[in-house]
Amino acid sequence: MNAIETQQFDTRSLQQRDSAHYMHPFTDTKALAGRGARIITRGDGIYIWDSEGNKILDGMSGLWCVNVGYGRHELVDAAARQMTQLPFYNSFFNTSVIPAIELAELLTEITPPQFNHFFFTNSGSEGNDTILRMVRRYWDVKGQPQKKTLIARKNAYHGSTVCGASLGGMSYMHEQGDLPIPGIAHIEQPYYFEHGKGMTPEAFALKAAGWLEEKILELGADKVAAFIGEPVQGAGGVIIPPPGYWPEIQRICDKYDVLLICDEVITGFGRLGTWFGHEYFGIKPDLLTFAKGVTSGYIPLGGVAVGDRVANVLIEQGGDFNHGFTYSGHPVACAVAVENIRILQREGIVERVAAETAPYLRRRFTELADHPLVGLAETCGLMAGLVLVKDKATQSVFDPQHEVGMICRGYCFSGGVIMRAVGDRMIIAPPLVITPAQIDEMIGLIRAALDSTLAEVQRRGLL
Ligand code: PXG
Repeated sequence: MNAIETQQFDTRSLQQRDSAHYMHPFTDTKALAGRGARIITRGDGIYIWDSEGNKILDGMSGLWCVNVGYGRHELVDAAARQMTQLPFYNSFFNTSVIPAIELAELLTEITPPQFNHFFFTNSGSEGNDTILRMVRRYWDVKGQPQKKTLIARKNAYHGSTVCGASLGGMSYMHEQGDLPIPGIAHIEQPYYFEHGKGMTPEAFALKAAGWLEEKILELGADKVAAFIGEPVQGAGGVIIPPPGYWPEIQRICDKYDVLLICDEVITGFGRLGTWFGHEYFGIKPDLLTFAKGVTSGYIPLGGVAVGDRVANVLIEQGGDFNHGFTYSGHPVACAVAVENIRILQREGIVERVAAETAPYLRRRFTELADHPLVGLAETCGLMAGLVLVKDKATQSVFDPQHEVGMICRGYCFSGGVIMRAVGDRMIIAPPLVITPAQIDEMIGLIRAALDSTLAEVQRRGLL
């Protein structure tokens, strides 16, 4: 055992210091102070450890990002090398840095052929802010400045900045801070379980994509700049679109001359067994947002892949694009990203997800549908979600105020597996390096948590 593994922590003191000064994201600070945060102290492979020494299987890859797993010394070395040589220089005033050049080149290699230009940010939110400005700039330069509105979807997550939260379709975010900003419209999400009952998935796909056409016609195609969507909605609860949805969205965008944007912050870099999620669905977006998996979360980095259609106009006719961040193309972040992509390539991780682990996860995860509490269990690549229901036969759901998802999440955590609850949808997105044996372990832990949840739900008389 090395020094990191044997380190001791004073959990109580850390929790007190945490609640004294640290305001957490998306958190009720007062409630957390009463409860005390769980302090995570280290990670290795697909596991993390807390300050009490508990080992936990990280079914969420940190926050959808640690694609190559924890403890990768290659990434540490890449960062250290770059920090030693040049920790920072900007890319603003006719200067550049080698890691950003290398990363843009490597991204050209691994993205579909229409992507030959890349803009770097620090996060997915900033990526989407960049896209909104780029898209509006594109239509301005094209002489159609009235084409300004972006259409997004309810229950989408596109980030937490003013623009990201506005594009997102989370009503609880819009309620805080007078969002969305003008020029953004939302349509309903393609969630079969909620909106597709009684239809075939194929018929529902056309209906759900049709909501986009209706919105375009309502606003006027000459006012609509772009449509943005996550190939599979992540934070919304792993909402897997029905087959045929994305091609129909593409057809509608083409028909009305509306740019198609894929937010690949979660689905990028192998999550669905393809380098990018839109490839899984066979579509050709004009712009793509990335973050998270580009560095496996080891260091913040995000950005935008700009397709030729937009890049050619901006570059040939646009002049200065007045947008950028101090850390756009940060050399250390880009060096880590380059090494991270090399690991994915060298170890054939994306191919292994497609050929081995995604099919195996599907087989094992969908078996959970036999559990009395599970109404539906579905997967797409290495993303999966199940719905907790009160009655399997009628698929009736629990009263949201009983927070059954949170009960289940608690049992997962205490049982040694991290699973997220989005309402009563329980979701996972494990590191892409998970093995079939580890998938078995994860499913066993999830099933045990479902059993404990069932017992508690019965005790509380909620069934
Ligand atoms: N787009 C998508 C699709 C995302 O999932 C962002 C943009 C924003 O990225 P940054 O790097 O600005 O956070 C995200 C982020 C959750 C959760 O509850 C998901 C995200 C962030 C925080 C919480 O699942 N995704």
